[in-house]
This record gives sequence, C-alpha cells and structure tokens, in this order.
Amino acid sequence: MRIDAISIFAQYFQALDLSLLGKAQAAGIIDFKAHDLRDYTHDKHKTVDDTPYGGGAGMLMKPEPWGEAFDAILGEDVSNDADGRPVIIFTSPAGEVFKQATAHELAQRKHIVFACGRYEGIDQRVVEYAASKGEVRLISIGDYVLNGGEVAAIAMIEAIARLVPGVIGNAESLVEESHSDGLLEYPSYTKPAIWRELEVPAVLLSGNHAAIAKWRHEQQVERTRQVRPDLLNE
Ligand code: JF8
Repeated sequence: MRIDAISIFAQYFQALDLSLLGKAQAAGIIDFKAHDLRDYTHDKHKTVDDTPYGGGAGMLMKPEPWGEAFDAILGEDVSNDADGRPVIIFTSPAGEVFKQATAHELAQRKHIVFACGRYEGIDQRVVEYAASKGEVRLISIGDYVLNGGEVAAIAMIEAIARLVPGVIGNAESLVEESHSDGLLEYPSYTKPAIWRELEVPAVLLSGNHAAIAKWRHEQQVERTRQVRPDLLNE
C-alpha cells in the first residue's frame, strides 16, 4: 500500500516512523511519504495562503500549490480501474466521521493521499480538481476543532495501517477485535495478583475459561451501556 500526505508541516509525520509503521515501511508493506506543500510554490516566500473572496476572518490555502502537488504525486493521468484508483482524503471538520469501518474500507486500497489543510481551509476548487485524479472523501476524526489536518491524518494512517496484513505483529489481536464488534474493551489485569491491596477479580485466576469469557462479555456490555450507550444502538 502507498500512502502520501501533503502538508505545510511534513515534520509532523515523523511520528509515524516510530513503532508499527516504521517496521511496515522497512518490510516494504507500506510505502509512506510526507510532502511539503511549499515545495510546489515558485515565489521567494513560498506562499501557500491568501485572503478569502467575499471577506471573512483569516486566510485560505491558495489552489496553485495544491494543483502542482497533485500533478507531481498522482501524475498527469490516472488509471481509471476501480482497484488502482487512488483515494484522496481531505481532512476536514466538515467531513464524514472516521470509524473503524472506514479504516477497514481504506485498508483495502492500493493508494491513499491525505491533503492536510491549515488556516481556515483550502480553496474549494482544489477538491473539485482532486476528483479528476481519484476518489475524493472529506473525513473528520471527531467533533472538536484542530488547527490543521495533520494530527487527524496521523490518527487515520495508524488506524488504517495496522489493518494491512503483515503490519501488526499479533494477528490474534485483530481476530479478537472483530469478535468484540462495537463494544468497549473489558478491563485487563496482569501480575501481581494483589498489588497495594488491590486484587485481580477472582474469576480471572480460576482457570475456568467459559466463566472468564462470560465475565469479560458482561463487563463489555456494562461498560458500553454506562459510557457509550450510543454504540449499543448502532
Ligand atoms: C482544520 C484545516 C479535523 N476532527 C477535526 N477537527 N478539526 C479538523 C481539521 C482538519 C483540517 C483543517 N483546520 C484547518 C481542522 C479533521 N479531520
């Protein structure tokens, strides 16, 4: 799988060289590259922003550097077969909310490009232009306000990459996740059995695997009911 990210803060993506994705890159499973949008400017000041038509607060990202970045990264022409067509994700608080199901869908793709805005966002024509190069999606990581799309893209890349076969060391973790679909995790304990007078629930020390599975499922349902009742109706 190929993943590109376009941003004026390409250094953010160095976080992905750690752990998981770093190993997947070394193993050749994922080919990730962060691109500095300013490399696609031509003026002395590497300008990427300008004032909005119609007025309003703040600055917008101007279209020209984005157009050049997409041309360079995606080529002047793109394959039209559904499988190889890149998906271009604009991180946006106005997008559909990213879910585990979104991560599973995107983990099937061959090429994903993240367009990470800053300021008050990107000139809308950039979204239209990107649609001539691939499948465009506007995606948000949740209902809160960030200063730009980089942190959102990093979260999505980590969620997607760990679903790509060979990336996660522990294939069992993914199987277990798929069984506990839509519920919060049960509480977990390790040694010692008593720590600062706090005991591990006795059932976990019983060796009774059926009882343990039942207890864990009950914990999941109860936690979900208390903290995230919305998940029980999805
Ligand atoms: C941004 C560009 C976002 N969940 C989210 N909150 N805020 C953002 C976001 C994304 C892009 C830009 N400001 C300027 C905020 C996502 N995804």
